[in-house]
Amino acid sequence: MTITITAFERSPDGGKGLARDTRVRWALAEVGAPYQVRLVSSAAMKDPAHLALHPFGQIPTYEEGELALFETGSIVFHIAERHRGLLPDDPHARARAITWMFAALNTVEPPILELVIAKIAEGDKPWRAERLPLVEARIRGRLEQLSARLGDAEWLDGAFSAGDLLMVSVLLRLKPSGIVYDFPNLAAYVARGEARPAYQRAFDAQLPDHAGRPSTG
Ligand SMILES: N[C@@H](CCC(=O)N[C@@H](CS)C(=O)NCC(=O)O)C(=O)O
Repeated sequence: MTITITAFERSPDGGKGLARDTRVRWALAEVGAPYQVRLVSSAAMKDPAHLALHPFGQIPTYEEGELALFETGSIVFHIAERHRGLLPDDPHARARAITWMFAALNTVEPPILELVIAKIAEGDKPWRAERLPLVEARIRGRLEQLSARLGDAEWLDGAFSAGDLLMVSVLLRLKPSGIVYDFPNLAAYVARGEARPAYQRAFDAQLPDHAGRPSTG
């Protein structure tokens, strides 16, 4: 069954791989599942046809036969459930890997998204200078905790899993700010994720779709 995902026609990051389609491409590359991509313009994302797939008018979406999914976490989970390689077989290890997927998206990513909002969406607001240090402090607090848990381990809980895929993807959003480099074990963890051949394939796959386009935030 053909898998089709959606991605920005004009990615705001101009090809840095930070748009969430890269997470889905990475998961598909890890399990060796072929897919095709439908690029969607900002206007088309709000059209009824796309809203039928994604009620919030966003990317990515995932279609496979009769199945249509939205929400990156759900899509990566679906891929991990259907293929070997992203979730361990042992039930407890599997439950812990799924816990890390939620932790990445629900606990670590929210303050990182606040930074993006404070810098870009609210970059011209009078409260920016006051708000930025507060947001950065919240991120550092989370990273300290994550860094302490990771310690010297290669991955968060044994072998690489969908939890690591999402956690590395979330931390990659901090590269432009440099904050992640203040935590050497997290920086090395992110580098290990980026060095995976499947990540490289996902990054290379999104590049022609997004590169060379102006950054709008
Ligand atoms: N929680 C959603 C967030 C999706 C999301 O924010 N997508 C961004 C691209 S990375 C988007 O479509 N932004 C355009 C918009 O919201 O109009 C997920 O994880 O899939």
